[in-house]
Amino acid sequence: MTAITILLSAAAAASLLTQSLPLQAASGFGDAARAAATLAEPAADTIYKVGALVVEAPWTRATPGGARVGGAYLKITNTGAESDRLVGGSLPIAAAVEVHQMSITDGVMKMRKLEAGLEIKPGQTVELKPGGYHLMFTGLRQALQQGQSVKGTLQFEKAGSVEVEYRVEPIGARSGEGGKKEQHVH
Ligand SMILES: [Cu+2]
Repeated sequence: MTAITILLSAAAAASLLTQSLPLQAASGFGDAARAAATLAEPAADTIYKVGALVVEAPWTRATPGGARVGGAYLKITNTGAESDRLVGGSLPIAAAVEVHQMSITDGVMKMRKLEAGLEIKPGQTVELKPGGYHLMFTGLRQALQQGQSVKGTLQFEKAGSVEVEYRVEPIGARSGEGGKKEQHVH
């Protein structure tokens, strides 16, 4: 638990550092970038429900040319009385969607696949975010492009499968909320 807490605050700090990115991108690329940011906006507030589970704001990162893997992030709340587990999912442009955990061991960041999935206890909200739990797209057959959305599914042990749409944030984004916050500025 301690390791996770540290990781989450590191991710939060990093997200503060990168919050100005969408703004710079918008001023650099003019109206097209602003239009793309506006189009991508609703996804940040998107909520998906399956059984007693609520999935919020899935997002992923643009992949640099040739990258075969990508991380994806979202928030899951269990409103039910029974525990459930996120065990994986699917993405048409990827070979597999795995549930991973990032952790720091002796100062080295490592990630591992959670073979048994990620448990979401009754009443609990679990956030998948950079530096912690995440979904890993492996064997990507095409690049994820900023401003686009990609559709896929999430697979839960008990609740079953649900379709979600990931908003594609800039390369290096630490948070899926960057565009959302920027939106409130004007
Ligand atoms: Cu991973």
